[in-house]
Amino acid sequence: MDGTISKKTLVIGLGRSGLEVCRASTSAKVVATDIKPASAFDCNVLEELQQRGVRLVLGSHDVGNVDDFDEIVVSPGVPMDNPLVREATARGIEVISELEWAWRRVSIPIIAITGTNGKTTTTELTGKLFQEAGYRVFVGGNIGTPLSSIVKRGEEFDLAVLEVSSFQLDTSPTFAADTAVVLNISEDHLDRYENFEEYARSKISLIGKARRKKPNVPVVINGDDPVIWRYIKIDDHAWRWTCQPHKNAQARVGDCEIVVNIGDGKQWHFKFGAPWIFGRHNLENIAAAALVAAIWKLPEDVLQRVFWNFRPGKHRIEWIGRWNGVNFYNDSKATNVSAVLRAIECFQCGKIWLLLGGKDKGGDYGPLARAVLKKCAGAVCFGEAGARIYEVIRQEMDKHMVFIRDRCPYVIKKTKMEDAFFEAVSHATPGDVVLLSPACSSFDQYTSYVERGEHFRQLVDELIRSKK
Ligand code: UMA
Repeated sequence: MDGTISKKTLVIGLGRSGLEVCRASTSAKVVATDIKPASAFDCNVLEELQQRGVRLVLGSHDVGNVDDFDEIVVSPGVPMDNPLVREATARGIEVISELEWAWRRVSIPIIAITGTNGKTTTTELTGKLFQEAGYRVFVGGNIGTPLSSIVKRGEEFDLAVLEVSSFQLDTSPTFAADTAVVLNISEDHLDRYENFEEYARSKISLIGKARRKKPNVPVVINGDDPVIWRYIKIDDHAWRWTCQPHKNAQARVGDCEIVVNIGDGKQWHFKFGAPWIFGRHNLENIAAAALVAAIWKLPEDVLQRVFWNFRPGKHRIEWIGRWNGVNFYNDSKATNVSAVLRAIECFQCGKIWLLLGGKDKGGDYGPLARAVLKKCAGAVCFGEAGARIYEVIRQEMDKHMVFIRDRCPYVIKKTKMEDAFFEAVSHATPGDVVLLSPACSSFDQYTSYVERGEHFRQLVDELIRSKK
């Protein structure tokens, strides 16, 4: 917990994480390196860092002898097979995440939330609960603002609620949350991990790390997730929610309600009838946040108020508009197969025109193909992953053609998202839904899922304006 140690620090990757480490570091020497050239950065930022005495090595990772450094801080986007990271590891130099680096310097309690899907919504919601209950809460991590940004002003906060990614956990050897939440684990990021087991272990390590330090640390887990159950020993400190009526758990999620047993025979009841609480997955995110609140003994009226006003964030099954009786939904945040399966569940069978594709993360598209066959009117594949997704759907169609001949979905591939969009629009009829829920990250054609989602919104807006 010391930010003043006179060290020599190397920061690899100069995105948000690396930048905040450079800003907060009090090391005697800080070198920051990024594979991108200087021209790719905001010159004000580069100037600021130079004024702080940070030496910049841009356009390559040619930082000289790694033995010169006492610690190396890697950004989440830098893979472990980066040659500089490998060299440092081989030479026994500590390589840690920005999360670990900041955690060692911040002394407030941490609530850490991970999972394949739903972590941003749950983090925002949990942060809001504590804020409404009067805590001075920092909400950050993978959600966007690194923990390092409060290293110099930790005393301004009572508590931090952090969204934590597997990339961050991989290089956080001693990071231990005071409450750990694992929402669900399904295939994702298989371009970074050898296999699913390795990814799942990374996610679940949030709990192992916390318990190694404090064996009774409360954890909140999805009681219905078979992958989580494989790794976790259920004890009195494991708070679970379930969607199954007969399962034993502290929180039960029904169609339109959540019931939480808070101990001593007392219960909280939350009712949801509002259309904006779209889909079962949001009720599960709310249940996870409610369990954290129960652990921390927040007052029920705060939860009632916050849940009543809760709206899921942008780019998450977000209704964008209606044109000629067709509804358009932006779910650009759905960057893996399980997120798309959950989105498909929200709509009527046979009415969905699904836009799929982007940067391929190497997962299995089989379950997605089967869901398309069962539930969609059509699927339009686009981007780098489009051809592979298209092939998997076609193969699945060939396999099952005999059973589904009466309702065979239309499947086609296009290059760009906007071509896929107009293809879907040309087929959709009143009552249908055009859903961008791509199952892939956006980096083949966009800088982020936000940019992709905004492009979709713009296409819908233009369509509504031009063809009334
Ligand atoms: N870089 C190198 N060498 C390499 C690889 C990358 O120098 O070998 C450089 C890139 O040129 C770039 C920088 O490293 O300039 C990128 O680092 P970064 O992607 O880690 O960028 P940050 O801005 O620090 O963003 C990270 C998280 N990014 C990733 O995990 C990929 C952000 O999560 C997070 O919001 C931010 O830290 C603050 O904590 C984004 C994300 O996509 C939203 N996360 C994944 C997800 O949610 O699925 C895990």
